[in-house]
Amino acid sequence: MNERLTKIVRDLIAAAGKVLAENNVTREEYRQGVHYLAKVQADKELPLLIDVFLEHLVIKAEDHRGHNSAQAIEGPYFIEEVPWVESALKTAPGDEGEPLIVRGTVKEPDGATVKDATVFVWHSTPDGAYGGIHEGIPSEFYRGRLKTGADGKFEIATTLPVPYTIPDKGPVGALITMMGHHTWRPAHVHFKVRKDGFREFTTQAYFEGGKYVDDDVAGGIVDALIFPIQQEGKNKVLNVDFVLDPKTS
Ligand code: MBD
Ligand code: FE
Repeated sequence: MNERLTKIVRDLIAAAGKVLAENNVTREEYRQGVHYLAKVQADKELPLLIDVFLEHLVIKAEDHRGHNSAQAIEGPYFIEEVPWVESALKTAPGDEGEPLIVRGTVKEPDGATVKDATVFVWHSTPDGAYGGIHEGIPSEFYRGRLKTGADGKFEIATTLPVPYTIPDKGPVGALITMMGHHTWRPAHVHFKVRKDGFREFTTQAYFEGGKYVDDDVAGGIVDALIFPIQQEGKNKVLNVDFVLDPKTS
């Protein structure tokens, strides 16, 4: 028997029971809920539903325990097998977005830099689609992985992402609309960093002053993840520092 699993599931059920009782939820409403979830599953939106509503709570529950810098939700669109990139992410032909350079340093809690860490970078097209997920955009677009150099740094060119609406034609969008909210996320770049000896680190960067930065449909924003954007010649520049949490055992 798995005691941890048992406790968490029992507690979740008890918490749900409290909400159902407080709201006098009827059997009919319950049945509607079951049908709704079946529809979400049939339309392959289950990861989207759960990541939009719940993942930020997991980050909140977990993130204060380590020595890492702020993490963020991963969302449903991470892909493991993406090209290794040198200096730029592949962008779609005709992408007229503003050129963006992402510069980062990966560190240990004491400030020492971490070389040879693997950094995954991914973000949406200017039309708000993710390569390898949404139709018409191959998986090698706007995605890649690279290694930090001897100085713990990485740098990659791409185009500046814009605010993005999560899929709004399916059951998840319908629910959010019925709840009186919009389906937008602020412009963001996703990162995941892996290095032996450290816990996997997953975050996002948002842009200071960006639309929806204070009203993300996925509730995924904390101040530490909002970065200023610098202008360098014709390029926008985003500078990020990530601190990894050493594994203790
Ligand atoms: C996204 O692009 C995203 O980052 C999250 C968290 C949820 C849905 C779509
Ligand atoms: Fe995203």
